[in-house]
Amino acid sequence: MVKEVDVLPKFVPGAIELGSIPKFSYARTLADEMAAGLAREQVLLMLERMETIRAFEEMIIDLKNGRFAPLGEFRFVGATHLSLGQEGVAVGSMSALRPDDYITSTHRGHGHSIAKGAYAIDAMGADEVCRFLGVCDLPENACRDAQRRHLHRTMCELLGKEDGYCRGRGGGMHIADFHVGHLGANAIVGGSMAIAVGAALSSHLLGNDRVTLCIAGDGAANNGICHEAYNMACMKQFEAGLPVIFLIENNQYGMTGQQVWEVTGVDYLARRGAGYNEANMHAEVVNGMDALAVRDAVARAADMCRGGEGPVLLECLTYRYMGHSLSDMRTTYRTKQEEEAWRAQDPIDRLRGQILEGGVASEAELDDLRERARRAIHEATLAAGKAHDPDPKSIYEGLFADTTSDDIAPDLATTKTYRRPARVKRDSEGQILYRHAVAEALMEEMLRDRRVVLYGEDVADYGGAFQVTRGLIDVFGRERVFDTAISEAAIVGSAAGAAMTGLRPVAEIMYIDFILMAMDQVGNQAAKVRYMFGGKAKVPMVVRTTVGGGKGYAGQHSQSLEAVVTMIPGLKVVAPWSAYDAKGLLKSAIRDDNPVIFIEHQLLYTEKGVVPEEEYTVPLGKAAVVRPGEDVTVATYSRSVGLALEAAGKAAQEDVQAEVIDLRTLIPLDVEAVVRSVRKTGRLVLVTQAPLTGSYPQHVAYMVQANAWEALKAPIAVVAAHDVPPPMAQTLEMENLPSAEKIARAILTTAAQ
Ligand SMILES: Cc1ncc(C[n+]2csc(CCOP(=O)(O)OP(=O)(O)O)c2C)c(N)n1
Ligand SMILES: [Mg+2]
Repeated sequence: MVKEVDVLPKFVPGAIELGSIPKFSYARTLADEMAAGLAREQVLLMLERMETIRAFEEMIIDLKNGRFAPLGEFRFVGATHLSLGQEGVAVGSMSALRPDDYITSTHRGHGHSIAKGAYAIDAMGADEVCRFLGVCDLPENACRDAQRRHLHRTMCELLGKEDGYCRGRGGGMHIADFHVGHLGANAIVGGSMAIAVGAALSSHLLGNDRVTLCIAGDGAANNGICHEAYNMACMKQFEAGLPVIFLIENNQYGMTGQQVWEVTGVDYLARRGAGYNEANMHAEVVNGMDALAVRDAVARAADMCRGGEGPVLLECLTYRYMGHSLSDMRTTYRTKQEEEAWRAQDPIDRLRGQILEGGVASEAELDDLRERARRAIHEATLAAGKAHDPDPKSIYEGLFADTTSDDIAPDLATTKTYRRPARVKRDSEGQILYRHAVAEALMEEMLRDRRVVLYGEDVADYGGAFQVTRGLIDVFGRERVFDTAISEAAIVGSAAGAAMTGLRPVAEIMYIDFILMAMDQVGNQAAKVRYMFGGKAKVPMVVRTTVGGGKGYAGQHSQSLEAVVTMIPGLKVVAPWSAYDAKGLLKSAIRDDNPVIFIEHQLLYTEKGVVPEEEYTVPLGKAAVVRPGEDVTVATYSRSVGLALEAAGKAAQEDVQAEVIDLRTLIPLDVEAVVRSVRKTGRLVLVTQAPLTGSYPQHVAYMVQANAWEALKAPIAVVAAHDVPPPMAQTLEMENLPSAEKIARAILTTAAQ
């Protein structure tokens, strides 16, 4: 397939028209809204939810200061990023969403979570409510009980209790509730923005009509990921536009950095919409102190998204009454006068005033409503304070999902193809190239499951920098095989978001060196979402990437950075050597319900191996003995396995029999396989292309001495690169890389000890 659009030279003089971005265009009254269908109960519910959020945040202040008498001396531990003053954004936006829409939120997200959950519970059927309450029969006041439980579970999470939404693994900065489409608050500023794009990608490809509301702060809007996420959401190849609303909750400050005048050059962050598509991302500036204005803007944005006109950028201006956290002395960077001016715009007072003015409810009724909200928070807090703490023995619970996509619903197994997939021809010995083995795995898994999509830089028409994915677009079309911009963070982050919402993406990072561009998304997001959110999320994604070395590409294209990912709990890491394993392991990785970093070696792409045509997989977490031996164990992975085999041949000439183990999967490490071998040989040589310090084999060495100390007859040797960046000059590069000679020397030295 060659792209449908030619890029022709057109040097016509003129000007780029940017159009205008509306601000504060909402001019309706409450009476107008009610005349247009907003019911009295809905208005009162909005006010009650804003009051609930305020009471919740005020309770945190009391808890922090030890002033909540019923819990005695109880002291709140953890972050205190309060959203007092911002309640209009939380309730206005959530009231405009469908209950099954997704949201992503921020470290200041208690309000978003309370509002999203509350509206989703309103819409729950009897079965769901029972499930939520953990009962078999629907109680008389089921909805009220469910709303109470929602507040209880929210407060439990802030207090680090087992009953919290994330079992106390996340706390207030990382609340998530997947049952109600809350994909997680994020304590990395901007961290959710690509995740939201991924969720929107899921809706787009699965055709489920769900919108993702991505809430991010004014500070986040200046982070690199914001640019990548905006751009990815606007890519023109998504003809129907991704259904994501970026809601910039501009409370005027990052931590203390002031958006206007100090840390940006613009008055309004909505202006940024002009940089991403010709519709200016339908950007507008909204009064965030007016819940009805926010509700109106989000409702229109959601309609646009569902109508194929996403994404939308909304900047809601609001104010954070308290400091960044309760320990912030806010008067060092802002005046009392400014604070008072914003408090005079209070969102609760505004809606309350409109309700009274319109005669929708009496003052006494509204006082009652406020009291009810406070009581609800009081009760939720009291119960949460007494709730169970997580059992220390449960520390590993929720780290990895133990499931795979082995059972696929028939509709997901039906994939649309545009051309008959061609099988790779075997040579007379049944061999194919490693590159083709990888491609075959991708082809088979994409045929097996329509949720598997493939994207990254240059993977579509061109077939990837190493020609691995060539031809896949012809079979599956641009909807399942597509190029992204050079946006490593958005590639990985969107894959995480897509994986959390029903797709099984395979994302490509051309060289592992570039994974450092995406490390927040790899390490803080993809790796964390399951555990941090209480073990609820499944993140079935694969990041395929490559290592090189030996090609004179030097410091930024030849590193072996596997230890950068093996050190982060929550990721599986695979580094196959043989073509057989490359195919079988990649198939397993795609079927696994966890994020897998799959490291291919560029120098192996053109090596051949026997790969049967029949279906097979190779399980993750199992090492293989590729050459038996009695005297020394050599354990390694990826291309170094081949070098180790060559070295073992050389050592055999000296009468030393080395047993070579291909670790295949680095995380989880097959400790048993290595220990079993070392118990036999008493000696261990480890090999890596990475610099020694902090390298993955150092971990293997630790595990072996911890588990088989008594069996060791010699110190463990590690053949590694020097602690320098990979150099270009061939003399230096060869000095740096492991070779069969160096490994053979290490085997013989170890055997002689
Ligand atoms: C990537 C990153 N950098 C810095 C921080 C420290 N930090 C936490 S919140 C915050 C301010 C964020 O500002 P904004 O996005 O406007 O959100 P707000 O706090 O105003 O709600 C900072 C700097 C962080 N958590 N993550
Ligand atoms: Mg801010």
